[in-house]
Amino acid sequence: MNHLTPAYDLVVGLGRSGLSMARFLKSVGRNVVATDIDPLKKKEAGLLESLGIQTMIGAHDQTVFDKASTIIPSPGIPLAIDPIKNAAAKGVSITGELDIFFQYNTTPVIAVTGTNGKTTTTSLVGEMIKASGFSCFVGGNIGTPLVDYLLLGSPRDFVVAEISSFQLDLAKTFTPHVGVLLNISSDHLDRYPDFRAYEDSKWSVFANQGPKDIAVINKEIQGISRKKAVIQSQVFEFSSRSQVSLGASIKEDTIQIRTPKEKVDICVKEIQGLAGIHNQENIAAAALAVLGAGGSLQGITHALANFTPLGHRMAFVKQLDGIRFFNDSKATNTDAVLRALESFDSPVILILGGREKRTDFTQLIPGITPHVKQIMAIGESKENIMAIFKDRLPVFQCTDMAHAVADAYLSAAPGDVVLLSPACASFDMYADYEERGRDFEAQVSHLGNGGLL
Ligand code: UMA
Repeated sequence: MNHLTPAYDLVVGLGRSGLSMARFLKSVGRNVVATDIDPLKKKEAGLLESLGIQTMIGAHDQTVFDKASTIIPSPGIPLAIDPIKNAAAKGVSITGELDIFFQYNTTPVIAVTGTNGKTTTTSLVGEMIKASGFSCFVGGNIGTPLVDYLLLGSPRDFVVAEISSFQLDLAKTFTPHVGVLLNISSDHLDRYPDFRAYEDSKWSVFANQGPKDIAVINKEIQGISRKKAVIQSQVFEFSSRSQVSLGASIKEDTIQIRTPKEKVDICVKEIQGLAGIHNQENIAAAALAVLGAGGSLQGITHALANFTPLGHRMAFVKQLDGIRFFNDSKATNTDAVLRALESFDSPVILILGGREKRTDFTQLIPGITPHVKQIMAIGESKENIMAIFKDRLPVFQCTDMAHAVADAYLSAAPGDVVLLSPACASFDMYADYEERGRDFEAQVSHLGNGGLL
């Protein structure tokens, strides 16, 4: 980089979020500098340079951070890294992508957060909104950065946004018209000082809402009464365990919705790709959000009947010699694995492990003891998994996915399930959970073709 413009926004990270953010800020006439610690981000840097954006890759220069007017870190970048921490201490403003988006956006937002089920629920809300006759943009943590909506320049009736705690951490003004909080269980503890901080981040999705807005909340989240007391918007609850007076109660495959405007029952038996109580909760939350936004019951039922299951979430891969293989690579925390295990009556061989996020594997013990017959441990956490479970059931450490799949197949009996549900991030072995899931599916597909080790 030759010289720094007098006043500039510094976009940190040239992944999906940062690239879109740099392009957006430039498009609204702001001076932008972009930096990424990865020296391999040459193509991305070249693209931005061609738009007149100065870039710096391979290192983070403290001076560049200190002289910025505003720093916009990508969501995956910890706010505790030195260059950000030091610049913040000198008074440089640190702004998140949600607030930048909110500053320029005029479309009502339906925002979905929670530890598990965000992507499914966000997709459901999008489909239900469309089937209710509205147009919408679906984005956020689900994969398409929210500022892409602003770059598109084609207004829709709603923005449906999947929101992560990382994004919420820097949100001071972001105000969704409808906010959804699905559940909170331990995750990302490598990034937060403790569980309380992670919880607070999730609850902050409602922080700026007013009386005309709507909050949809799982009634079973611990501490809800205390948190609800400070929410200014209209609250609708949902629960699969207890009766709800204002919101949705889930009872034996029926979602009973009771709000001042609606008294409807939705049958959710055997909806393709949405099995399990956790999906019934996702459907209940999505339906409440959509009705709150003005959608219709017909739109909701039409979207449910036509829902296309998402990959890497309890996805059935193949049956071979009576053994069923399921890809649940998206299960990156212990709660998601417990939910996956609940879905099977058959014995399970579980492929577990990857990069820990201060993961507490002992949380899995109640779910594993009844019917997991063996664990195939993969990735950085395999020794830790071995130490925790070896006295309870057989645990095998595997060098890679091919090894884990082949050994699981050899150990399995007809009627068993082989389940990839890792409880960990994928970054020790793969670019992301999708690549991990694809590798699992590829290894499973080799099994029938003489592809054993
Ligand atoms: N980087 C630096 N400096 C650092 C560390 C990283 O420059 O100190 C750079 C990396 O070299 C890389 C970039 O930062 O080039 C990565 O940024 P990022 O991790 O924010 O990834 P993006 O590609 O921008 O994707 C982000 C979200 N990623 C995370 O929150 C980790 C995506 O969510 C989201 O889809 C995307 O923005 C678009 O909005 C993914 C995710 O895993 C799916 N989310 C977590 C989850 O669901 O559990 C929260």
